[in-house]
Amino acid sequence: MDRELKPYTPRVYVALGSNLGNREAHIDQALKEIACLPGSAQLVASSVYETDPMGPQDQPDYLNAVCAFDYSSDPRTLMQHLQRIEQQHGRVHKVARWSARPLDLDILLFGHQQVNEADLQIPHSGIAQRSFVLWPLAEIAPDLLIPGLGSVQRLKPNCQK
Ligand code: PH2
Ligand code: MG
Ligand code: MG
Repeated sequence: MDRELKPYTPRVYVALGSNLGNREAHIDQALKEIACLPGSAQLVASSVYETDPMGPQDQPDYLNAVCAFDYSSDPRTLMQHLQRIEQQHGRVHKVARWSARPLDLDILLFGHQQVNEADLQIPHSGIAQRSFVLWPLAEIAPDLLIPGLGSVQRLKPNCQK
């Protein structure tokens, strides 16, 4: 065998959302921060979409995007890094569910790994119902399979923009 062997690293998908402050700057800066995390490589990002708020309607519209990258550490370590980035962007946790926030970073998929713990569920339970996740995901990974549900491009038409 003449090919150099390298360890397998799963492809990870993360959703980004912002509806407070300079939304574009929060998303752009967070993408750079995720690309620079230890163990992160080959990041690609979707376009940024402006979307109506899901949940309470008395909050500003969101900007949403999705990114994908190879990641060589574990899901919980990634979650801790993402929570730290959210806090550095001024996010205050434990306020009402689905309320306005400067930055929200959700792990959608982590290779083929599934996680079912109180504070971390992968795949993310809302992927198939959320156009603000499926539309950007379809842009960067149309053939991606959501476990038990099918490909992103087949799920997308079920979801109103
Ligand atoms: N995130 C929420 C609640 N509502 N609405 C849109 N359009 N985009 C979001 O990212 C979003 C939301 C909680 O995470
Ligand atoms: Mg979210
Ligand atoms: Mg979140």
